[in-house]
Parts: sequence; structure tokens; C-alpha cells
Amino acid sequence: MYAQMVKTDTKRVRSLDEMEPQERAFQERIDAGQKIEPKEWMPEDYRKTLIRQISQHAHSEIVGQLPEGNWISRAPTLERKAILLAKVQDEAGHGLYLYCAAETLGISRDQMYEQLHSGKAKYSSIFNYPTLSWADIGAIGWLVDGAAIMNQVPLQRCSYGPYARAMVRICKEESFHQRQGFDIMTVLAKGTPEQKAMAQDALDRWWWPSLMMFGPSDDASVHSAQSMAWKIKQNSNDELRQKFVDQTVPQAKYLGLTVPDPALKWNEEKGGHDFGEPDWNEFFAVIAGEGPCNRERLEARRKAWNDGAWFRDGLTAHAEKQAARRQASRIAAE
Ligand code: FAQ
Repeated sequence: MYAQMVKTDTKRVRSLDEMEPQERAFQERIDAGQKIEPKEWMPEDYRKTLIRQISQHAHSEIVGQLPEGNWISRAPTLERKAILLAKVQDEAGHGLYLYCAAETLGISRDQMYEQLHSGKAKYSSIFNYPTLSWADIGAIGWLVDGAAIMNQVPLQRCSYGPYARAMVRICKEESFHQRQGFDIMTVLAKGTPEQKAMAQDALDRWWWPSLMMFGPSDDASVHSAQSMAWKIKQNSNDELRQKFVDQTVPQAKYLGLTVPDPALKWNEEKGGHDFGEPDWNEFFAVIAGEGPCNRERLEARRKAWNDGAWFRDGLTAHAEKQAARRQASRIAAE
């Protein structure tokens, strides 16, 4: 049923023989593992695909600050507060590197913000779920940053240079985030029965949305085939989801928590876990704006933008004054 809810304009990936000479030369560079840099020729669809993915990724980092920001003032100790504050600041930094990478493709930051605030641009579905308890902060670090790393490590080898290079630092920081989340979960899971129940409840609520972060299943993924041919993506959505499940299930076992999936079972033959299907109707509803917190998240971003208008105006006025001063001293010197 969910397959009917995705766009069906999946383009067939063309072979080298079907391409014009310039495009063929471009594809051969990609096939040879060369990086593409901003000023070089690229097919228009390659540029558009990168702008779409990088800007969605940047928006996810920025909107992703909101669920955790909710707990900065309520973290249980001063140390936890300082760690969480640093993590949320890192996410802001990731958003900024990624906006810079997207700008090298010819879109302005104002255009990207406009797309986010108008609801035209997507951001990761995961950030439309609420953070109801302190254990949710542990679950986000462990599962959400864990899924982000699984998806982003291969992006360090993306064919577009600025995106690949931005991902190197981002992945290092995400790794610290994942460990801090697992540390919170460890303390709770090994704590009192109430703390353990809180950790289990967080796992129950974040497990399926975390699996959805990898995108629709391969047969419903509109962009995967072309993005993989261009080496923007190195792996399909289902491959990464499988790797994430295989990595995370032993961690849940170590914590003494139960993954909320009755179909979860080790499959000796394939050397990986079999697991249940995420609720794709829920996924498509969330990315269409109907998740539990979509409205609240967008409202918070629009408010931050509007509240910052006086500061942007001040910066522009200052830059204009300085330019006028430079111009006046140039004229005086002539
Ligand atoms: N949520 O054909 P595909 C983080 C859309 S960062 C929303 O498979 P594609 C750090 C997709 O855009 C998390 N929309 O698409 C952090 C497309 O729609 P469109 C973000 C989704 O691009 C941690 C349509 O569905 N990471 O967590 C989602 O080949 C903690 C069809 O899908 C990235 O963005 C989704 N989950 O593959 C921060 C990584 N999945 O554009 C704070 C880079 C799919 O045609 C706290 N992005 N869609 O309207 C990617 O790797 C890819 O873009 C995928 C989707 C894998 C997300």
C-alpha cells in the first residue's frame, strides 16, 4: 500500500553508451573514484540531487536540536547538562557546515531557509517525535546518532568533494554523541527497576522511528539507483538498515533491554537478523507533515528566524556602512 504513496517518477539509470560525450566523461570520472569539485561541470540533475540531499541533511541537524534542547534545563546533573549542551551545539555546527557545502552548488542560505520554513523542504522524520523522559535523550544518542553514523560514514566517500569533507568531522562528533547516549542508557538500564523501565519505554518508542531514518525500502526508494550510480550514496536504504539492526541488537542485549520486534531473529544462513517491517504508512504520514510534532518543530524554526530579524538587519546595516566608508576613503585617496 505504501508504494502508492511515493512518487513513481523513478528514472532509469542510463548506460555510458546512452550519454552525450560531456556527461559520459563526467560519469567515467565518478566510476574512477575521482571527486567532483564546485566549479567543475556537472549534470544539472546531479547538482539538484546534491542540493536536495545536503540541504535536507542540514535542516535535519538544525531541527534535530529541538527534541534534545527540550532537556538541557532538565538534565539530572550539571555534568549531564554540560555534555548535552555541547552535543546540541555540535548539531548546530553540522547544520552550518552542510549549508556551506550546499551553497557551493549555487543555492543561497536564504533560499534553503525559505524552503524549510515554507514546509517545502524535508528534514529527517525522526525529529517529529517527542522527548518525554530523560531516557529519550539516551535513546536519541544511542539509536538516532547510531543510525546517523551508519548512514553518514559512507557519505565521507561521496563523489562531491565539499559534502564528503564535511562528513569527516561530522562523523567524528556523531561518534561521541552515540557513546554519550549509550552511557545514559547503561546507567538507567543498570539502575533501579523504575530507571530500567524508563530505558525500556524509550527503546520501545524510538526503535521503529530509528529504522525509518534510513528511508523507504529499496523498491520504494525513488532516488537510490541514480544516487548510487553517481556515488552520492554508496549503499541502499535497506542495506544500511540491516547493518544498523545487526550492530544494535547485541547492544540492547548487553543493556538487558528488549527490542520491540517479535519478528526479530538471528538468521544463520544470511549472517544477519531477520526483522519486522516498519509501519510505512506512519513514515509517509510523518514526512508529509502529519507526525506528532511536525507543526511544533516548524513553528519553533519560523519563530527563531523572525526573532533574529533585528540581528540580521543590524549586520546588514553594519556591512553597508563599512562598504560606504571604504568607498569614501578610496575616493579621498585618489
Ligand atoms: N525523513 O528515494 P529516497 C542526524 C524522503 S542527521 C524524511 O530513498 P534518498 C544527526 C527523501 O528525501 C539525519 N524524509 O531518498 C542528528 C525523498 O523525498 P524527496 C539526517 C525522508 O535521498 C542526530 C523520499 O523520501 N540524515 O540524525 C526520509 O535517496 C541527533 C524518497 O526517499 C541525512 O539526511 C526520512 N527518514 O535517501 C542530529 C543523511 N527518508 O526529497 C540531531 C543524508 C527518505 O524526493 C540529533 N541523507 N525521505 O521529496 C540521505 O542519506 C538520504 O537522503 C536518505 C534518503 C537515506 C535520508
